Amino acid sequence: MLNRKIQEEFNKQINEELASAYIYLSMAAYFESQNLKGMAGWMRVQAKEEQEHAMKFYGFINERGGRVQLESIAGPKTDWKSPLSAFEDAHKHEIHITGRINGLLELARKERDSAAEIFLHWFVSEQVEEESNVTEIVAKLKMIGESSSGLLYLDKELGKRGSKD
Ligand code: OFO
Repeated sequence: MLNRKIQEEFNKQINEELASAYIYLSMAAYFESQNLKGMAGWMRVQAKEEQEHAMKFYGFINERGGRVQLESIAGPKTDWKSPLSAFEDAHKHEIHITGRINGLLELARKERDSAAEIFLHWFVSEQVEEESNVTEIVAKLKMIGESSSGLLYLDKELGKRGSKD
């Protein structure tokens, strides 16, 4: 049986992951509006991954005999002043999620729930990857600066992730 505090925090995490999906989908819509289809595709794939993250928590709560309870999702920001500022927001957001995962891990250890602890290990590694992907894109966008050809090249590169889906 799942401990009450862990159940509560894991339910909150379902909300965080779905809110992440919503944020990235909103970024995808922003990129569509800028005709940056590759970046829009990248964000759509990211949004889908976030839904999968939410479903991992959903599955775990149910498997442990807990009760999934969904909360409302806040409306995301809808506009950015540049592709760089959107990806910088994505980076800040991933740092926030890493903090949440670390907090959940601490809780699982405190409550001596080894199954929850092992379950969270996947997310610890995933966050390393998520942060590193966005850090790299932010760095490239900074390098590109005002160059339209650089931006179009990066858009094409990032679109490869989208086209796999
Ligand atoms: Fe679910 O990792 Fe991003 O937010």
